Amino acid sequence: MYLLHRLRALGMTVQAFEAGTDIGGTWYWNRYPGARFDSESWSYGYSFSQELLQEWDWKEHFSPQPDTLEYLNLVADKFDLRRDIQFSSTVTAAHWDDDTDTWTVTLESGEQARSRFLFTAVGILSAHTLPAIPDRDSFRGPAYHPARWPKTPVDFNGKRVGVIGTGATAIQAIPEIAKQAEHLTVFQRRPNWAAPLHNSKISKEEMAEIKTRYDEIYARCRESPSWFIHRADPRKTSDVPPEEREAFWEKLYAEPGFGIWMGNFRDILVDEKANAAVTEFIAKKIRQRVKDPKVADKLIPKDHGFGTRRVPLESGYFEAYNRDNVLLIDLNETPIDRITPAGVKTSDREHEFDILVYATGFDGVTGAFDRIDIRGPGGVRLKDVWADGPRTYLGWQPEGFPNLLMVLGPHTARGNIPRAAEHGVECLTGLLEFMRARGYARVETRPEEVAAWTETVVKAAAPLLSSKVDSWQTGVNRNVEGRTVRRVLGYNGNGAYYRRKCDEVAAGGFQEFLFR
Ligand code: NA7
Repeated sequence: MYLLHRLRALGMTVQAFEAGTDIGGTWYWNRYPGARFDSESWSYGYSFSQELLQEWDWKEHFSPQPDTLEYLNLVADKFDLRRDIQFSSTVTAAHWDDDTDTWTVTLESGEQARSRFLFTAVGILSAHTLPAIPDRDSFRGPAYHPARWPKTPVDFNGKRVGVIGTGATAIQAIPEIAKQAEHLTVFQRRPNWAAPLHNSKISKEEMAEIKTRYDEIYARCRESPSWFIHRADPRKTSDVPPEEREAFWEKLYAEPGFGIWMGNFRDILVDEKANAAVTEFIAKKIRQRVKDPKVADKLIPKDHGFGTRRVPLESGYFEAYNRDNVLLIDLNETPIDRITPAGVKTSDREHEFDILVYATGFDGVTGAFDRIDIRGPGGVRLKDVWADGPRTYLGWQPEGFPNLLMVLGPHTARGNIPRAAEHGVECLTGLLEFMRARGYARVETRPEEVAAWTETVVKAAAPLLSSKVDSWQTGVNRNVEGRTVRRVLGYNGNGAYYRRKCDEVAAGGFQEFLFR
């Protein structure tokens, strides 16, 4: 939406295509109970318009999905965006024509559109994936993926519900479903480390005070490694005596947001020993919160340390397992054989349900690109070029695909998504402005610059413990054919370095690109 706004300001003719029936993206699709931010709301909104910042009041520190969708609707109306967005329009193909230097985009309906430039703003977690379980579609009751949740709320009252998956989505949804359902069974393949969100309402007075601090808040995000307000403690874990460490972790665990992950000692995500220490602290917290020690033990991850996968922030997740109506099934003990008309058949028995929830995640980062047949000069497919991992310059442009520009493409520095997206839009529209001023009609990457940036990205990932763990962030998704090998999908070094680098490229006249 911001890209559309900025491109219009440059005087470009823009046509946006959107698969949904309305605006909102992630916040349009993910309507499941419990869906909300884990970034502080006031660090998550658009920062480009002072008027908008002053007009909108966040109601909670971590905004729930309905409020966020309302916010995005306000933005769409305020900047009159809808008139250039064609809804219910899934893009299936985008082909480059080298003779005319244009892209032709094809929609599911067969309709086509031609343009000089093609921007992707497809999100990093939009290609949802259903579980590759035999007879998946045989279930006779409704089965939902949270990213395709119905617009009318699902009534769980008096229902027997099965949830497959225990990622961030399930961790938000489970406590809410547990409150309503007659019985809830959770099928867990691998547990995730989760920490409390500590959400709260924002009073009118507090919101008025936040509005006076927006400049400071956004400056803080800009200077932080991943665009969040949280910044690592400069000390190493071993610099701090055990009792003091414990007190620090207790403090972080009691505070809202990602402090426990990103405001922790600076070595917990790179040093095995430091990571093991904080991991033990979080495991102890789970044992304290879950009454049945056997259930607690199942909820404690054994195959990766705290923070090495994206940390879901939860509101009563562990306490949900203290309820009489919630059952945790460990799929390592009793794997799923298949889905049946009545429910889920595990190796030992059949579990019967009225509703199934497949909270089984996404084909992260490159998945949404793979679902479009993107072809560059000579009919080369982007999917093939990226088979072993993306190759881009700064995540702005893939190698060998002229005039294809990506907002939040692979190999950008991400984190707090709207902050990174706004930055991406500003970088790319800066490039376009530069081209227009010089009459250039075509831009592509220089191969040597792509090689250098790809190496930078790969090197930055090497010291991180997260690089050794399977997750959507390392591109592993066993429900998608071929997605079993880890890839580096983002620039995971210091975001401040990335932003400096982008600024330098612009200041230097975009010499890293080839223009015509
Ligand atoms: P995630 O974090 O990728 O979680 C998906 C979950 O689904 C995870 O627990 C998977 O277990 C589980 N899963 C996937 N396929 C299966 C099958 N076939 N059988 C059993 N369990 C399965 O996705 P989310 O939607 O929760 O969160 C994505 C991001 O959204 C999150 O990080 C935030 O940034 C927002 P596995 O771990 O693969 O064993």
